[in-house]
Amino acid sequence: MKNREIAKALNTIADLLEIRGDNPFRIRAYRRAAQILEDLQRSVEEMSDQELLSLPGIGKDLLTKIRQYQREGKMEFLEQLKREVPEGLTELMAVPGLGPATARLIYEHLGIRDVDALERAAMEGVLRGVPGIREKTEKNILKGIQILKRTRVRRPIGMVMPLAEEILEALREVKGVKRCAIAGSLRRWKETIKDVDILACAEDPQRLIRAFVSLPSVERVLVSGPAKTSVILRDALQVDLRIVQEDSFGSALQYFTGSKEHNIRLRELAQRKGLKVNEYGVYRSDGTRIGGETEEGVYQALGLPFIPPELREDRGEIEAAMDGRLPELISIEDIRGDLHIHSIYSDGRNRLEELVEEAMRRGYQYIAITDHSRRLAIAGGLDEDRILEQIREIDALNKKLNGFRVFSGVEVDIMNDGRLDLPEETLSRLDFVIASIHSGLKQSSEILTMRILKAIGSSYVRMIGHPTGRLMPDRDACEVDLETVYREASRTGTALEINAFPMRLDLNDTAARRAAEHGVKLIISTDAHLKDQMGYMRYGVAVARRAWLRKEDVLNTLTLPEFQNWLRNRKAPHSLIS
Ligand code: DGT
Ligand code: CA
Ligand code: ZN
Repeated sequence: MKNREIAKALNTIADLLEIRGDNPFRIRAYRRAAQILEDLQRSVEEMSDQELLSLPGIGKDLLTKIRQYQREGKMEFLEQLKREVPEGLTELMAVPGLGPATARLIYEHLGIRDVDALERAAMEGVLRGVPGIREKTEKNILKGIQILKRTRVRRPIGMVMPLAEEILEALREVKGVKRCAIAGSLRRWKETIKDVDILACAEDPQRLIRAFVSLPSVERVLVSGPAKTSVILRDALQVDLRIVQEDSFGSALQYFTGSKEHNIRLRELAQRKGLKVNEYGVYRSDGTRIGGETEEGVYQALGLPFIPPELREDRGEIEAAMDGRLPELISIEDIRGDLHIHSIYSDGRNRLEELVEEAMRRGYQYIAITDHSRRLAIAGGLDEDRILEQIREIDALNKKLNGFRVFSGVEVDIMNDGRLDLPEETLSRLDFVIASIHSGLKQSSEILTMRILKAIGSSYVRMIGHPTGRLMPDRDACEVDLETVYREASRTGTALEINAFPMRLDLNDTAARRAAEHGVKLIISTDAHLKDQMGYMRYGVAVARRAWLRKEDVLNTLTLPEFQNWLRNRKAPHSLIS
């Protein structure tokens, strides 16, 4: 936590020095130190001065700055630099791809120091008049601004949830707090979050508000009143705390969980029944209150069963609830294994034993080790020999394990022409082959679809990994024709992945729901590169729940013998494409 903040401060120092045209060696030293802090496996708060000084690139001067930040939440040197550099220039540098040198050029020639003015200048083609800025740079800047605008508003749930949980935990400890819960899009597990909504009941609201605004992660208080307090966290996330009466906690939770669209439909339903529903309760036309203490009670008063928050998007859930057709959603406890994991053989950080240990700790019955194939050289992709070596290690490991199974696998690259990056001879030796696209994501829809269909047509591929290739926030889903993919996946019994990695969540909720409607089986896997990332499973399960999936739609809910059975009994794939 602290490490990331300090690293960010050091990077800002480097940026500001660069704008000032400072010594490049000095600038590089700050950036290197920032990198070192980000990579540290321990918090600097737990480390002694000696330990910090023993790190490469951390000298006395940096140590002082780190400690100062720890104590005061800021660095004097950084504050001083901020005063020196024209205000707004750092704002320009928040545009992805716009470095300090360019920011300075633009400021010196055009006097621009805010993003809106920058966008206008870029659109009018004025930027390219600045010496050193070409048309291409101008285009990149415009693209960067688009990205910035999107990230400013929404961020991946995987980044937000841990912060919110930390805050929730702290608030629950405050004396006199009776209820405290997350609401809003976060409770619905939406894939991106604009701001965090928290609801609470407290005997002493003032005490709770004081505790909230003085949390160490809080940077700024936007508004503070008895009903609602809004703060901005150090990393720019907004959190709203609402304090409500205990007897209307249920209706407040229902109201502030949303979605707005769901609530509107619910109010319409209430009206038809001659009822009124708002954040304080459910009322008859004569004013009698018939619900509001609990959320279940709110739905019950409207004649409905409880609707899980993940379904509250006005995608047919109210109709389904009225007809008793709500699905029994998959839950995290149903998950019995993780089938997409990278190890030190490629770009993962952990050894096989460590991954197995973590999987057992999570109560799993199996995992698949699926490192990259050779073409992905930057990710340390494996060639045939290394794969055979890994298979031998997995065999030996399995001999030692009782009731737990490690499947040998690979995440084989689907190349630009649709061929797989490993010979069939090698693929045939593996238990579980994932095929994924990592390059050529900008190809035409026809070619992308052909590539995936070819992979599905292979006798060895059991799952297509992250089928649309999106990476939030800056890479959208590629243009593959998913309907065709679902048809072929269903026909051949090839699974599609719900990749739980927070930047991916791919397939997403609506796509996964469509896939299941086509009879496709899904696998929720984490793509973990570190054993802790196996904890991302919950984000994948959330996508599945938002996709209305039941346990039986997801293959890694199978027990080990059942899953082994699925591995053995593959529907014969008859490729349409030769
Ligand atoms: P976000 O913050 O954009 O990720 O998504 P939400 O759903 O958390 O939206 P937010 O924070 O603006 O509002 C939280 C909940 O409060 C929302 O889901 C439903 C409720 N709400 C807010 N404004 C309205 C409104 O104008 N009408 C209704 N019916 N509900 C609202
Ligand atoms: Ca919200
Ligand atoms: Zn991948």
